[in-house]
Amino acid sequence: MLHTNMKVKGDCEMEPIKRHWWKECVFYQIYPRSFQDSNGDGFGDIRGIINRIDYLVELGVGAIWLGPVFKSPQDDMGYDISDYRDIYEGFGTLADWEELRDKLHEHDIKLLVDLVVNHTSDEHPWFIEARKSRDNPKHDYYIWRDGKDGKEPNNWSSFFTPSAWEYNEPTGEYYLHLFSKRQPDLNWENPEVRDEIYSMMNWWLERGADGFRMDVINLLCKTKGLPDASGPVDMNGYVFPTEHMSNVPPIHELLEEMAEKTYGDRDVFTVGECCAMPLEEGVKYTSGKKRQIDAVFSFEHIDMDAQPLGKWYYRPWKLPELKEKLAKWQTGIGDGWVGLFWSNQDQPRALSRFGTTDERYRVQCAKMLGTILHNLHGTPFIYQGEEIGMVNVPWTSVDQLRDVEILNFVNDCRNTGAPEDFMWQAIWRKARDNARVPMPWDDSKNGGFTTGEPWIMLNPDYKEINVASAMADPDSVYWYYRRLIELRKHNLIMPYGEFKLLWPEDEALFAFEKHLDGEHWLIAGNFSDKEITVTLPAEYKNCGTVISTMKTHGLGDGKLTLGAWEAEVISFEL
Ligand code: TEU
Repeated sequence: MLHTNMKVKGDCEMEPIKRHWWKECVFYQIYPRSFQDSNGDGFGDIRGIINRIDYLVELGVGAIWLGPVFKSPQDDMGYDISDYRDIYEGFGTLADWEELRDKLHEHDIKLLVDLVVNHTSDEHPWFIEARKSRDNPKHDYYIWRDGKDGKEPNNWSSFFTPSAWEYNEPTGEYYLHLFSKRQPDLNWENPEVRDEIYSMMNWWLERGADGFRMDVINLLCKTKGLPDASGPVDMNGYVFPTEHMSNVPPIHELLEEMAEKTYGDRDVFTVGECCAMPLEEGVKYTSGKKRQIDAVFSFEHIDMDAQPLGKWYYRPWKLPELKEKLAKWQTGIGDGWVGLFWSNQDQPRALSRFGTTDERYRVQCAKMLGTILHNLHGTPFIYQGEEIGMVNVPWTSVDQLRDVEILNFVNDCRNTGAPEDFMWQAIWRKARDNARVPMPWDDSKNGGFTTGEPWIMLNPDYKEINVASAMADPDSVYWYYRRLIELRKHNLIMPYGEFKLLWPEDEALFAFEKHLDGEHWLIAGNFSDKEITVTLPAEYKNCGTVISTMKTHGLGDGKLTLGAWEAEVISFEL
């Protein structure tokens, strides 16, 4: 751990900041099946990523979060693992992973492994054994209950299916699965399970992994006795058990144990995907006395556009809400840390959700969102394709979809007679496949992603929105992202500066200050298609533009003018 004597100026002086490599670099998320195919089978692979390393180096990112590449029947695209210590044939071999690791390390780029340990695949040898009989030595690796009145043991729904329970004929019991029925939940109360997972984690650390992105890590513990959930009943008659599966004790002690037995003393990075996590819990995960996890992904800004019944039920929102949700974590995380993201493999494209897809403004809007992301307090994660301004896909038929979640949703809609319009709005807005279509590298057939038949269609706009055309245009999102990433390397105020939200009620302007050690920045983004002129606070002296999405910067005469969906960062003295 590096210490610096930098202090943050403010009403009270803060402790010296703890510097870490993972606070200062920008991460890039690769969704392996859609990044680059190298062998013409239509499916992205590790060799394809190796072939694209120059792209990552030139972009300037310091670390990669690689989606799961382990042995898997691919029911949930690799989040269903049947062997944690081997690679799925479609992605390549362990030797390929090692080569990728070495080549990234040669360029000083770190590599995070996706740790998926809330559940395994139903084809994992543990589960194959566990389901055979009640007295099988592996039985207690999973969570089993007898049925109640000829039905499931409780009213829990799962993320992907009506019920979170599946009947198992040989034992006459049900097993719990918070995700698909092919993803049985592990029983973390069983010390043998914990030892198995810790030993697997050490195996990857010894192999040179630089840390873990931890899938649904705050869901490992469930409420004792697995009581019925209370809350809105969904279209299938079940209830989502948020309070019984997220942040349930003894999750903090469990993560302390995990750290102690694995990464606790290593200079690696762990970031937990934590859905349904209040701020107080995020603080505990990342800044308790003992190390648990280093950073969390909060989903508050993501869940903002969902009604209590879930993501398919759209809830309109306004900018003050988004600012409030982000600002709360910015100031409240204290000595802890957050991963910053607009999108990932589960979410709609950032432009389609938070910005605009109007072609007149798409490029500046993507730059504006990038400006906000890179200047917030925390570590930015760019999701592949964000750096060229990709947008959601205009799906025309359900046959084009591949994801287990959306296919189950379509089934549920059809079985319950839900209106077609409701179903299609949900698909266009929220289907995870929106972010999973192949990376378009150029305008050739299949965007240069594969010479074969891609496993899922490309976004039909790939002839215009692709890497080659972005690289050829100095005003593209790509070149602006490079500047942002570079800027972050030289300005500690970006990761470490103290955040202060300005004009919280403004419905078009997202503006905040950052302060570090006598340095002061104002970051301002226009979330509308109308020009905005901001009168700068009177105490600002010697203002200068740090970076702007506009060709001619908007600073002048005590004012900052932002065109539609534009952003600018200025420095000032007090
Ligand atoms: O996601 C879990 C999660 O909480 C959500 O993001 C969820 O997938 C989404 O809300 C459903 O719309 C993680 C992975 O990121 C996801 O890809 C996996 O499917 C899931 O866990 C199961 O491993």
